[in-house]
Amino acid sequence: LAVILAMLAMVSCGKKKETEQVVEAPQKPNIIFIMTDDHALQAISAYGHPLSQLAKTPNIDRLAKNGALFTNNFCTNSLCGPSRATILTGKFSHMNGFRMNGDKFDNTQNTLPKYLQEAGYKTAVIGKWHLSSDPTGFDHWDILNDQGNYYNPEFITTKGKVVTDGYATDLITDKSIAWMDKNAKGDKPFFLMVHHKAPHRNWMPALRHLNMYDTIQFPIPDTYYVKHEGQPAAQQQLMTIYDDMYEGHDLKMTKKEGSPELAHNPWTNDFDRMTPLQRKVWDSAYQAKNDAFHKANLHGKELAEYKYQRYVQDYLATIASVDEGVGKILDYLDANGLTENTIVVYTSDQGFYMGENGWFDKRFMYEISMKQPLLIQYPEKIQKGKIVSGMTQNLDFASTFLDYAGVQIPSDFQGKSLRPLLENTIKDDNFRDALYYHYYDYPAFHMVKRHYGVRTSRYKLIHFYDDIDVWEMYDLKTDPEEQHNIYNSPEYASIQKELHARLKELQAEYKVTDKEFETTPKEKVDKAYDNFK
Ligand code: SGN
Ligand code: CA
Repeated sequence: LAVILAMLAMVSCGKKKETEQVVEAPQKPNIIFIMTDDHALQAISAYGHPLSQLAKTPNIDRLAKNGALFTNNFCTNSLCGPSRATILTGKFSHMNGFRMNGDKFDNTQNTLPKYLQEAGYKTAVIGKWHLSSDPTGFDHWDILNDQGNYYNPEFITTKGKVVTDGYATDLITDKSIAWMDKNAKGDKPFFLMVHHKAPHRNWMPALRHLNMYDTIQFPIPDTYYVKHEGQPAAQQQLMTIYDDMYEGHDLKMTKKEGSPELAHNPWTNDFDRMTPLQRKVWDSAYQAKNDAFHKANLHGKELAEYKYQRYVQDYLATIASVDEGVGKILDYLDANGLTENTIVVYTSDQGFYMGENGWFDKRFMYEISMKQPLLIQYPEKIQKGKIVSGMTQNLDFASTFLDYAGVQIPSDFQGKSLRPLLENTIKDDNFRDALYYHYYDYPAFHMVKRHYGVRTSRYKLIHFYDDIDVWEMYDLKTDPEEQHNIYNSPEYASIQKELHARLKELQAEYKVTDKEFETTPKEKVDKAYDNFK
């Protein structure tokens, strides 16, 4: 009898174990991370900015409707490579070693995709990479060479380089869907990074979107002509639409009436790589407006505002393909029953200027470039239409995905999981009281000086250093456009002191050492000004 009882116990134990296993191992969510390059929050209609209402992004907006829209998400260093390195490592630039474009990412370090692979995920990255070293931690990678090109771009895989016919945004979308088609239906969860080139400079739309915004007059920002009083670093940048944009390369303006020959166009490769047929369609789409421009003979403000319209028209037209691509991916998930259990993220590598301060590009710790759009849908866990106003950073993405994948967040990660915010277990204001920021890429394109600083929910303190030594401070409540530097204003003395103290604390917490404040030889700076003019 004892033997029979023991056997029965074993059988029932075995059964219990089986049922427990089913309960204990819920299916891990798939994660699709869609990131564009330089997509301004002002150009995503879910954010409500007037510019975006004239060029809506209905598919990107689906994520906000079905999930969460973050209104205070920021990057740690407003530039492509550094943002990507931070997203992959969950660490600030000074910890992951990628401080500026042109650095080489140390691909032996631990990264988000490596942790996900260990946890049983299939992983892939498709599109812009821009980190110099080969991707690691991915089962599949198919990346643009360096910055990539809009037309007939070159992709790199483990097999080598291949020039691929087509338009970059569409190719990246199609490759992503093809990868899912092969990999999303098995029993393993997947992590897919879809990295678009668009809407990066020089803003070349797909042929089907040329001229789509030509008849719209976009609102000109009220800071378009500011002179940056009290902001010497802002005075010395080279990113002003009416002074620094290249008329041919950027604005597709021609040398003279009746000719398609482009005005200033230092890098002919962007246009020369088009097929004769693509080029023909392209040239004829621009001819009429270029001829009209030559006839109009514009000067001064009229010319500056004309350039603004040309810039914005093309920039927004490149986003039309991105939005279509997001729609295709979401439709694919719907059609394959994958929507409920898939986290879909939409973001850009940083913010971008759409004429505010007269500028294009990014880099500055000012709101427009530091703020990074973020939309996340995950129907199983995130309520529809949620707005998250807590201060978050690209630094937090890696921790968030590991948290959702059921992986313990490594102790050396510097960000925090956004899950409590997404699932309403913390108040937005209690998530984080202050953000650290540090930009290094100088002297370089656009000549934005090195700086670092702290941002709280109301104030910002910035130190521009290297060949300059200037502190700036802003009250974001009374001066959201950051036009009035209040550093050393007596009425803000105590707040200034608190901000300095908080900045020091953050630098200690995040292990920022003296090495981070190196300066540049003057000759190098002078040469760079000549180069980028
Ligand atoms: C290129 C652009 C710059 C831009 C950098 C960095 N010039 O060099 O305007 O700031 O990329 O952008 S371009 O005319 O050659 O496109 S980033 O997004 O990669 O950091
Ligand atoms: Ca970028």
